[in-house]
Amino acid sequence: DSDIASSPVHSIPPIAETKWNDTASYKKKKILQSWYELPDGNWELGKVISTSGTETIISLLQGKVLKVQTDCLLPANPEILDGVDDLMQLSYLNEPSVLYNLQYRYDRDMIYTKAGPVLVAINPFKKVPLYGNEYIEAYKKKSIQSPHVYAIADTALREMKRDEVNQSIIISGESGAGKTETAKIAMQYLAALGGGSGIEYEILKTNPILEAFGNAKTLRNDNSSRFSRVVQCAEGERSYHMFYQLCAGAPSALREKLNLRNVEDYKYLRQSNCYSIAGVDNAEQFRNVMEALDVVHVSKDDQENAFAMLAAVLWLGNVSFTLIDNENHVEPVADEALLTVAKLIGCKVDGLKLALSTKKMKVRNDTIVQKLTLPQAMDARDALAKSIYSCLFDWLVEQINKSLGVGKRRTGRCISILDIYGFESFDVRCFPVFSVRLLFATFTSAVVDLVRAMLQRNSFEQFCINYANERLQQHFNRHLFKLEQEEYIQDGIDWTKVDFEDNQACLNLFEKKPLGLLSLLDEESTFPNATDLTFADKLKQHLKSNPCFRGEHEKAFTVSHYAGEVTYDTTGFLEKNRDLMHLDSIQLLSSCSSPLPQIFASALLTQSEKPVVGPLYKSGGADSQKLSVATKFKGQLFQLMQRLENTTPHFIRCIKPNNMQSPGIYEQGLVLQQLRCCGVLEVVRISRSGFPTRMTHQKFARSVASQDPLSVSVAILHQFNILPDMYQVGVLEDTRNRTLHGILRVQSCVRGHKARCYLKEFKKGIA
Ligand code: AOV
Ligand code: MG
Repeated sequence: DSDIASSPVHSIPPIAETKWNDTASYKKKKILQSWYELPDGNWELGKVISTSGTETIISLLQGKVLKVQTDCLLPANPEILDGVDDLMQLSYLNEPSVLYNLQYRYDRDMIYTKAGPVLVAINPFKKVPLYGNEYIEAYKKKSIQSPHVYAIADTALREMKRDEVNQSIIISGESGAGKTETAKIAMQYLAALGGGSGIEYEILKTNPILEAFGNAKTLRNDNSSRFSRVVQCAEGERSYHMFYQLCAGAPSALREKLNLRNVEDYKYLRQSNCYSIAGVDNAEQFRNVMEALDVVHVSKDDQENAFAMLAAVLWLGNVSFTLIDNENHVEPVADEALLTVAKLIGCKVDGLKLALSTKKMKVRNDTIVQKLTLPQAMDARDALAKSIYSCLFDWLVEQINKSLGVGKRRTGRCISILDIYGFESFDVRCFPVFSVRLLFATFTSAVVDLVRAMLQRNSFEQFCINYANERLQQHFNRHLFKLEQEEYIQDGIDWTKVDFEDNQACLNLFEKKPLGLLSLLDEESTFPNATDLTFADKLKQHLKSNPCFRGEHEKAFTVSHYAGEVTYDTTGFLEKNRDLMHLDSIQLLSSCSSPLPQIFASALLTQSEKPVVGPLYKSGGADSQKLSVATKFKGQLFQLMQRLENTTPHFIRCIKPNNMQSPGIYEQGLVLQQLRCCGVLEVVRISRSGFPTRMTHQKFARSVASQDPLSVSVAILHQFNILPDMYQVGVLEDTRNRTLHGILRVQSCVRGHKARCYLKEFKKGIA
């Protein structure tokens, strides 16, 4: 906007402040169309009829004429800018204009739009004709310019080769926004460029395997990438796809060997009352996965071993307990479930019984055996099931990586694609209980599902997810705000720094030692008598003066995240943070005769004995020294960030246009909230108020024969009346180029409509 360009101090006002709220400028700028905010928060386009005093008369689409306060309006872009490829091209950058532009494109199946350097992808929830070999070819040859995941993948590949630097494609967004699909589309492009056969084909085939073992149906997404749901699953959701696929698709010999039953016979699967996904054939999927496992060279023996572990997990869920004394101690019932588990993992029935009903503890030099009560025994059983599953997943990934030689081939340069769960907040407060009942009674099942999802509480899982997103947001900020500006300064460009929303304070709240959320959680987890309430009290006591923290009723607390406030319920925090896996269970696995449990046992021992990062966490009184779950998570997150820091990042923000997973429905409010959450609008704003168009002097002057590109460039700018305060001439600081040529370049600044018109004319002139 020209008003931004002419203002001497560059600070980022909220988008809404770019409106013309004084009538004089409204008149002066000859604004013909405006956005008018309807009572429901949606915006409607109106034609400006006249403006007088502080009031404007506008006519809305259906011919309704209104007299409104001018400062309730936001300027709309001329029609010629409808559906521009890049939000940066909009003359008026306000929320309704951005929403309208995205919707304009979405309605025409143009689901991709650039927001400066970021690609915005809106989930179409249907097949769109944008993919396949023809498109891949076109993007490869650059005969198509429209924004696309293919274009991002292409840029990453080119930059990797050109700069010899590893690249990353960072895909983020809410659950169901389309991250995993986008990651697959990027992989498809890279694989096709590699020739479409051999290793590339094999890498593509890892997708169905990883999805079968790592994805599940949730209320928000039928194919959600998840990380813990083997033993617990909410009504209407499913556990990992692979369980259902195995039960439906295993050939009879395998069924017999694993003593497989129907899905309804397993408690872990039965609890959520949901077995199928519309349009998905489990048996067929099972065959696809088997085929994919063959392609990535997982041997038949290993496949069968893996299936045996799945069956063992399912049968573990059916293990029941019986009281053995009047102190509430229990032991497992020696029924079909227990016997089958023992057979599948290859251990003695007595050994399994003992592991599920006792806990060994070392007190000084003596080992004492403690009997378990029913809740403790059930926890031990569930912890064993979870460990087997998560070890199985890790093992599978390792097998695939080994057989594909990942990390060993060719140049050693790589493109990492990160598909990461977005920011999560279940807003418990937005639906009081009585209105929920009403909704249950009157609305369709889709709405009911949504309401149920909203009634979930923000727990330890959301706490970890949001902490990770906070870190990623910082990475995003660093690259798109900080580094951009640092580059200007390096290039010798006269530049007033633009402020941006910095989330360091929130990260400090999590990470500070000893008085940050994570440290306090770990400390409280070491006290055997601590409860969720004492933990919440401790937080309130130590953090009450932190501006990012607020104590709530009883067990709750609120964190001000970059994306908004989230209230967490501490119920279960301590338990989830202490790793429940007993040493006895690890010992049990290591005593098994089947190959996989032994591998799992040593993996578990390594994990718990050799901390990678962070302090040791002593589990209450026992002899084992274990890392808490939160500390392990933090360590993994740091490793991830470290890897990302050494790459050139490319960002894709996925947007979910509705919560029904339906095509053609674009809810403005929902889209806006996601755009705000991920800082896309700020990125556009900084890119616009910065110097988005950069060319070397050579390139700029290429069409004009000359020995001195710099003076030609400046002369051209002068010729087109582009004033000196609208462009700057800098010295390129790129080290390689500097040593080779010492090339000069013009940083041409295209600010506002006027300058853009000049440039268009300029291009025409050259042509
Ligand atoms: P997510 O990865 O972001 O959610 P997915 O990538 O699984 O979301 O997308 C959810 C669903 O949206 C898919 O199963 C498709 O049906 C549909 N979809 C997404 N992108 C496209 C596209 N480009 N074309 C057609 N359909 C699409 V989660 O893993 O839940 O955070 O945890
Ligand atoms: Mg996913």
